[in-house]
Amino acid sequence: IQLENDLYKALERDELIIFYQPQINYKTNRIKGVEALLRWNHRKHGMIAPDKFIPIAEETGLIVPIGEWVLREACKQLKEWHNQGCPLISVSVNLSVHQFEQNDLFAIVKNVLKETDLSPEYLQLELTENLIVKNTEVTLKTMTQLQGLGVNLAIDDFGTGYSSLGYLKNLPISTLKIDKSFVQEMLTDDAAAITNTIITLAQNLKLEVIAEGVETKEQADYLLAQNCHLMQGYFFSKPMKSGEIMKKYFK
Ligand code: G
Ligand code: G
Ligand code: MN
Ligand code: NA
Repeated sequence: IQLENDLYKALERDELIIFYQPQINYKTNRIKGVEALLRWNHRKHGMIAPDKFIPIAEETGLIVPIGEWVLREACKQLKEWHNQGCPLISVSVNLSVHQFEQNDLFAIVKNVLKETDLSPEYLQLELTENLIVKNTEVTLKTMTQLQGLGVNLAIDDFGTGYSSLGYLKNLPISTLKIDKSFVQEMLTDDAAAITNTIITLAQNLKLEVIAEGVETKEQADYLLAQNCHLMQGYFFSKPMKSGEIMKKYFK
């Protein structure tokens, strides 16, 4: 309950901060984008991970203003990097189902892009399979509008949810993100059958595919051999503050 009260104030107290995790093209060894990952720098408890407070934010509805803040900050940051002459990478922002259930999501995204002067092609929005399962007319309409604007949509943690494969080909999405649990078990378990299948599925549907949670060179090499060259994970980099991204990748 205390945490809940604190979360109300976190936004105005500037306690929320975005870390960025690089997404690497392992074929070229170039950075392709970053994922924006929220952290809460609590005045008493220090850095709090999102799995501790996103559920609270969702229950209280605070995820809506917080999510909008993340979107705006991430776009602002990316535009600043582009302006400084950094490579024209993209940014991926996680959206909660609640944000999708607001009927002004499209207007918010459009506005943020206009405000930050960021070209839509550099923004990717990550959706969960939950959202796809719910697949109401409203969410599908919003997805179609966003895609029409030029924003890329990705399905996050792909393979862990209950969405049916039949839906996939009709959804306005551009990318599948292979869940890290499959990548982590890939070389010790039958999970390789799963990663291989997702990669082939993506190719056949002409979708981009990115593997998450890549922690070892063996995993990266294996994925590349399977024709998945986009990767994200501790093998390349942990999520970092924007300044560290700048130092490590753009200098
Ligand atoms: O960053 P981490 O390392 O701890 O992320 C944990 C979970 O929190 C992930 O499922 C991630 O998608 C989610 N998450 C991180 N940042 C955001 C955000 O800005 N909005 C939403 N809705 N989820 C986020
Ligand atoms: O659910 P989502 O995919 O948005 O969140 C990504 C989560 O995975 C974040 O919590 C991020 O910190 C975490 N993460 C990123 N790379 C790795 C990795 O290589 N290994 C593990 N275990 N977690 C990772
Ligand atoms: Mn994600
Ligand atoms: Na994920």
